[in-house]
This record gives sequence, C-alpha cells and structure tokens, in this order.
Amino acid sequence: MLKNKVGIIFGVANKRSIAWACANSCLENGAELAFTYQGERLKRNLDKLTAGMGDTLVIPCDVTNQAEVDRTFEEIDKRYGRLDFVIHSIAFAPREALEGEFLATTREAFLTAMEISAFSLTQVSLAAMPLMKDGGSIVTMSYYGAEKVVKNYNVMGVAKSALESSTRYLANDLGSRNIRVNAISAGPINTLSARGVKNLGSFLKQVEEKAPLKRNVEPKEVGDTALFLVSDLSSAITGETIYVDCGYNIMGI
Ligand code: 0WD
Repeated sequence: MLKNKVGIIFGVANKRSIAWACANSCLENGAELAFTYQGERLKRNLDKLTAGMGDTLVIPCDVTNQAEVDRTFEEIDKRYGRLDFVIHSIAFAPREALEGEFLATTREAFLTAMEISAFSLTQVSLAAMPLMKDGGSIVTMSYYGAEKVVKNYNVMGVAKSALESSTRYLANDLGSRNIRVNAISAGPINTLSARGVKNLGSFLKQVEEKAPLKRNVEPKEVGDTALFLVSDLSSAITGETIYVDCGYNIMGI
C-alpha cells in the first residue's frame, strides 16, 4: 500500500509509543521510513528498535529547536529528494500541569504545552511542504480532552484543541498542493506520556465500561488508521479528526 512512499515519523520514544505502532503498520506495507528523536536519552531506544532495518535515517529533532527541525528536512532531502508523508506523534506538558485545577496553569506550562504539542505541527508541515512534490499526507495524534473536559488532562486538552484546529487550517492552506492533513483522536493507551497524566488507570477502566466496543483501543489499531490516512485509500479525506477510540466519543449518558 505504501510501496515507493517515503515517510518520516516524529515521536518514537520506546516500543510502546503510538508512533512505533504507526511505524510498524507503515513498514509492513512497504514504506521507506526515517525517524526523529528528542535528545540523546531517546536515541538509544530508537537505535535498538531500528537495528534490523538496514541504513535507516535516525535524526535528532527537538521541535523547540528550529535549527534541528530545518536540519531534519535537509537530511531527508539529501537522502531521498522528496517526502510523501509525516506522522507527528509528539506532545509535552510539565507534569505539575497535568493534575489539579486547570485554573492553576502557569504561563510557562501553557506556552510549553502549546509550543511542543500544537505549534510543532505547523512548524513541521511548513518544513515538509517543499519536499512533498507529488502531494502528501500529514497525520497528527489528538485526544478527546480537546473537546470535552477530562480530569487532570488540563492544559494538554487546550493544546489538543489548538492542534485539531491547526489541522483544519493547515488542510486548507496545503490542499491546493494535494497535501492532506488529518488528526487521529486515539483512545487512552498506556504509554510513557500517558503515565504523566494522573489516574490513567481510571480512564482505561471507564472506556472499557462505557465504549460501545467495551474495550480499550490497541496501539496497532491507531497505527493501521495512520496507515490508511497516509495511503492513497484516504485520498479525499483532509482536515478531519478521526476517532479511534472503540466508539467512546459517541456516548452520552
Ligand atoms: O493515551 C495515549 N497514550 C494517547 C496519546 C491518547 C491520544 C493521543 N495521544 C497522543 C499524545 O498526546 C502524543 O501527541 O499521541 C502522541 C504520542 O504519545 P504516546 O505515544 O502516548 O507517548 P510517548 O511514547 O511518550 O511519545 C511522545 C513523545 C515523547 O516522549 P517523552 O515521553 O519522552 O516525552 O513525544 C516526544 C518524545 O519523544 N517529544 C518531543 N519530540 C520532539 N521535541 C518533544 C520535543 N520537544 N517533547 C516530547
């Protein structure tokens, strides 16, 4: 499905990362992939995960550093001369902002969450655009806390609202170049980032009880949706937020 397509994946921190599930779905379907990591701490994990893949591009990219973002796409240009898709699977907010009242969010926590979790999509899309010569697809990861109040999710919910809105504005700006931009709103999954939100266990339990499918989502199911969105099967879909949450979001009382 992705034969002859080149993609870059932001946000593989370890084997539990949603980005890693996306990578596996894309690799199984013939994609050529490059990866980025944030800081030396995560390089070792990524090196281990990509060890069997031959000469894979693994590039340092902390999105708060514009020079690293620019260099990332220069490396892609040098190696491939083009790019077909981007999977953006990164977010961050200081831990203390992910508990208690949203009202207590500091200016610093607010700006950090917005920069890393929302603005970075625009930053990366702008840098990717010139390489997407035959059109392309950009996919980001959101969560239900973007539209409804989720206890402790706080400033990350506000950042995810901005991310989903950015998806629509970017889809409009990039549509004439045949570049599509979509978000996946994934149900809760037990990853490193998710553990930063207090009471993740109770989120998982609630989904099992309330979602129509009576279970939580598997990372592979998010990965397969990303595969669909970066493939030509979704060629008329752009600006959307697609729920991969076992139906949780449709439920009222
Ligand atoms: O329940 C979940 N796990 C859900 C996650 C439900 C719905 C959405 N998501 C979203 C997250 O908000 C995020 O946008 O999916 C995306 C991926 O999250 P993940 O797979 O749950 O988390 P993780 O494996 O920790 O990957 C996120 C990574 C960071 O990991 P750590 O844990 O070290 O912060 O985002 C990266 C980093 O690799 N990251 C950055 N990358 C570049 N520059 C930066 C940065 N400044 N900060 C964090």
